[in-house]
Amino acid sequence: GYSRQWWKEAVVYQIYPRSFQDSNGDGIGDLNGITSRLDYLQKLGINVIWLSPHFDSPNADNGYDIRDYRKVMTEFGTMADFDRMLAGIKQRHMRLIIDLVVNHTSDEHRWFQESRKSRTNPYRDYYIWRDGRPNPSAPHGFDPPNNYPSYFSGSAWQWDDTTKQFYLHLFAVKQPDLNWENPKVRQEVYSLMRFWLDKGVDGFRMDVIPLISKIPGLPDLSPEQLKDPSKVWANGPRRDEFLQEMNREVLSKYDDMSVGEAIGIGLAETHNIVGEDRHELSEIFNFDATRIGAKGGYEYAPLNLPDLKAIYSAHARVLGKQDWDTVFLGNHDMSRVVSRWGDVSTPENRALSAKMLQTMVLTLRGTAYLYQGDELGMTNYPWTKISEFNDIEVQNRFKTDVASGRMTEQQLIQGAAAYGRDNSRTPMQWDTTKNAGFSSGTKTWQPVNPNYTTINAASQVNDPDSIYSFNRQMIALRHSDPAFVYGDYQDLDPKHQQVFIYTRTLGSAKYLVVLNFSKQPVEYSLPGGSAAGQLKLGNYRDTSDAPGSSTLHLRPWESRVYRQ
Ligand code: TEU
Ligand code: CA
Repeated sequence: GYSRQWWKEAVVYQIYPRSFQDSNGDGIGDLNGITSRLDYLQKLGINVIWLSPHFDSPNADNGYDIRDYRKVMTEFGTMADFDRMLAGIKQRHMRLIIDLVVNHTSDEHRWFQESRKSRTNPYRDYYIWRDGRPNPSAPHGFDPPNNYPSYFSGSAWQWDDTTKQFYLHLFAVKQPDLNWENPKVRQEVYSLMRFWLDKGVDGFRMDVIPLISKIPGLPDLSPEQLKDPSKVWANGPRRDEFLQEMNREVLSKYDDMSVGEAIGIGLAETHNIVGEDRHELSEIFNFDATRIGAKGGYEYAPLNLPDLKAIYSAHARVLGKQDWDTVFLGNHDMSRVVSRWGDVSTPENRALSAKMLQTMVLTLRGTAYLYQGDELGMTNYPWTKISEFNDIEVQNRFKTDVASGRMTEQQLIQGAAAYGRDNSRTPMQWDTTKNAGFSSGTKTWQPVNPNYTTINAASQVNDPDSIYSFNRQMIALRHSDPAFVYGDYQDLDPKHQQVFIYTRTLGSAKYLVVLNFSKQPVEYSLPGGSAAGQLKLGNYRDTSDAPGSSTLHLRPWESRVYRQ
């Protein structure tokens, strides 16, 4: 059996506040901007908003470096604005989860400011400080304590001259890792979680949460481990203990949801975190699907459909009924899904492929996540110069990889243009007015994609054939039957290169989903000669095949959901 929960049935919409809606003309999205767009989200039919970090931050990593967990980022507004936004969300029967970034803080956080003052400061042990390895020819006479690389390139250790030790930062230099071994740190985190839950937020998306437990003694990684350090780092021995403590002390006291960004967690370990008997988190993001074909850096092989199917089948096989899953194809760390896996060669194909991909997200097992703008079919930006990129990852790679001759500037631009994080961070395209209606100011913090004149919300909200309207219908269809949420999943043709076809079954309710993952038309005979059934929703206005037919004539990027 399974337990029904609001967060399993929810469709979650991620807002990247900096890029959603600017209300005061400074070119930066803000909370009042979000409040002004709540009707748009309610109409779409989503249930939960996941807000990327809205806390006080010097923005070395756009808010994923927090200076004060109890203060709203000045550019985003005030606590009163937050309260108004939250009230508006609740009035519309939606919920809000916020981003909990507690593997690290900003180096401008008061704790770190204290910590770096002296080796005996009461906050010293809030962070991870180590002696260097003596090396007379190294700068300052020391090599870093071990060979950990930072996710944003270079060493994960930073020398601090005041106390002549290094501190650990798995991400940017300005993001020192917290020391979760220190019980005081954990109590500080639980306290700030209660602060926001008591305000009425409905839970958290937890940034890189498996990384909070470090490997004892911090030994060097072997050459093999260096190929994917996340796998090692995500499995620190106290990870589950810490999450269970957090659950016991905080989460279990609220009707909340929690979703862990679980980089490095393989499918086999997933139960340990999300199993209902484990009392840790509601669900986690698993990146196997979105990292298909990843070759390191900004290099990816083109999508091979059977590989994607194999991942979802593995999820169905390995995860039990008590292990909740998530489905997503985009977020603020990825390129735009329609540019990545869809087809932006013509407006028709873009619309069709965007609808097809959203059909998949909204019919697989797991809480469904949509990233802002994907409901409009927003695309990657036409980047041409390094200076156009804001992302610290691109800027760091420029310093390390291009300077060292590992790649040319042109290669880095090409890679970051195709797969870089800034693609999903260009402003929302609301209408055809100045700055796509995102901002009345003279300059926006990220450039607006010039295609806003044709891709924007205003032209789609009232058009029944638009990508937005399709998403709305698809979300409504998902909500109309628990089979889409809880039903068993079966892949009917795992090897087919072009067609993805599966069923979702719960009791007597059975749905057949057919997706043509290519621009080539295909004549497809249903396995066993069975009949397709009643068409509930497709991405073409008409269908050429009768309900009884067992041969389907699928057009480019066609998607169909049948009730059988
Ligand atoms: O991301 C964690 C993470 O490891 C990746 O998604 C990473 O950003 C990516 O590999 C770089 O291309 C989370 C946040 O989602 C991300 O925005 C932050 O930068 C990061 O943590 C640090 O807080
Ligand atoms: Ca603003």
